[in-house]
Amino acid sequence: MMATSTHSQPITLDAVVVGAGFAGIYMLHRLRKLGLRARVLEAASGAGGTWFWNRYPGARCDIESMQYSYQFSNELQQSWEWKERYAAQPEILEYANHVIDRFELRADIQFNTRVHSAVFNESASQWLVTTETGEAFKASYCIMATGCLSTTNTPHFKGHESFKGEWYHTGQWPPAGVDFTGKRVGIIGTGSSAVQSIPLIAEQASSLTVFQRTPNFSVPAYNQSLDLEYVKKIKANYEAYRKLGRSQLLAYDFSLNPKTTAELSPEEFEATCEYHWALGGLNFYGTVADMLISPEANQIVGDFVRRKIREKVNDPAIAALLTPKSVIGCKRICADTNYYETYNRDNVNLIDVSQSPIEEITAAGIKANGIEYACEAIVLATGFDAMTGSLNRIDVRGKDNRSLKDKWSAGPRTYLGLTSAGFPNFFIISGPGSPSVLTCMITSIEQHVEFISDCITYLRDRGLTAIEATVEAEDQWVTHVNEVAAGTLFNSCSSWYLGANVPGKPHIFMPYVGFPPYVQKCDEVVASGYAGFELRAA
Ligand code: N01
Repeated sequence: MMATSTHSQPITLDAVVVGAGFAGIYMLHRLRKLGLRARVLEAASGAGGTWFWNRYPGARCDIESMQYSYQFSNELQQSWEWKERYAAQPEILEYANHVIDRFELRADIQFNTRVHSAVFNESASQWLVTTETGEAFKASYCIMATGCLSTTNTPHFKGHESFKGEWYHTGQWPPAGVDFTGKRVGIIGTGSSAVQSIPLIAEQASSLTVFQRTPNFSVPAYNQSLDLEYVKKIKANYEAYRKLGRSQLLAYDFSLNPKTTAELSPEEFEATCEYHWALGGLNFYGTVADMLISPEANQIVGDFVRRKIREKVNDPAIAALLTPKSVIGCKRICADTNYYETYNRDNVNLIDVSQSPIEEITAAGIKANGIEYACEAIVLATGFDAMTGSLNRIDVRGKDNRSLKDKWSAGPRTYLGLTSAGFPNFFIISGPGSPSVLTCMITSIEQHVEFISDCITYLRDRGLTAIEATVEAEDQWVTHVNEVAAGTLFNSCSSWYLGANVPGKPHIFMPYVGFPPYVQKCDEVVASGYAGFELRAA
């Protein structure tokens, strides 16, 4: 039985990990292997992080299941059998729980426990982590495994409290599911969550009204049952396959055309577009090497998809509304099953709210462009306060009682996306300034977890009690993250990568572009005895 604590009698541990998603699960496993006393504190009633909450209809990963999984244990990757090319949310959740049980981690995960604050005591070199119910934990290390897409973005609409029907957010879907049969449903947003859920909600609801502010690019996922021969081939050489994935920009293997626009004739360009479209899913990022660098390349690839949208949608006016004008890939490309085709259904209606925002929510529905659209249920597919939202919700205080939220008021500042100056022995897994959301998350998570556990080993082996990023290293890293992004087209639209989706959030490009150079930098830092960090003995 797990020991409980109170504020006056904190439990003493070596490490507290916040969050039991894929990051927290693997972190606990590594800390256990080091022989450390660790506990994971998780707000939800179960593990899985974003895959616990995002249970909306059609929720499924856009990275192939043979790659979106842990690689730290060959026995695990050999024994687990994925069913589909892209795993659906229930299967991913089952996998997370399987890992927890397989490595006997459950006893050190405390569910239904939301962390309220984490305060550093400099003289003791110790963190005091307090929960919302007043439990307290003292630990040398505080590790945030709070996820990049876990705090929902819930816009405030005038009159929302007057609505008489049901409300749902895709990122906080009820575990029991929702039956929309016979209901008039309104959905706000057309990002990845909406693109996945719209086709399935449309099949159930009597009518579905989609409120679109900005159209997104979506490519067909071509999901299918996994071919056993294909699985066998990968498993016969899984290590090499993983290595190949790690060598790629996005930390997973996808079909990348190494040629740039200048090296392709118009016919060859069209052929590479068709080829990558037919491969399905995020392979489309690999259409041409300079797709996210050259505006000209991007225009050609974007036009190809715009044409596909027009081919799929019967009504030219609806097709025009669904066609993005922006840079393709600047926001994450969606991978869908029948998204555009769904707009050919009689019970689906698309409302453009790009010119004037949704006016209000009334008792009976949603009012936009002067018209009230009757709804019995409203789905918010409005995304997340990404990357910093969950960290900023916790009152994190480092040296001199300085608040992390205050430090980050003009945008997050980290060294390697892993640590922040002024916050010793405080680690963030897949934090802002690391490749995280631009990669296969589990691969990035493993690299971070291993960095952190190796770092803790290094400190312990040398009798050191604290590690802290220097301000200089952090400043240089923040500049570097921005310089790398500036060499791409990522900055050219209002995406959540930039924090642009949340009113009042500073506009800073948060993820680091490029997994291999990032790993190389981390390896160099370690090899040099943690360059950019100050290490201290008691
Ligand atoms: O969220 P989003 P998401 N009025 O922020 C609209 C990952 N993911 O949950 O673009 C009207 O992309 C907003 O409009 P606009 C993936 O990385 C992965 O869909 O700001 N509309 C937008 O259309 C993804 O990128 C998978 O103009 C409003 C939508 O809401 C990330 O999660 C599946 C509004 C939000 O789109 C986030 O995706 C799902 C307002 N006031 C998610 N406020 C897979 O693996 C917001 N919107 C496949």
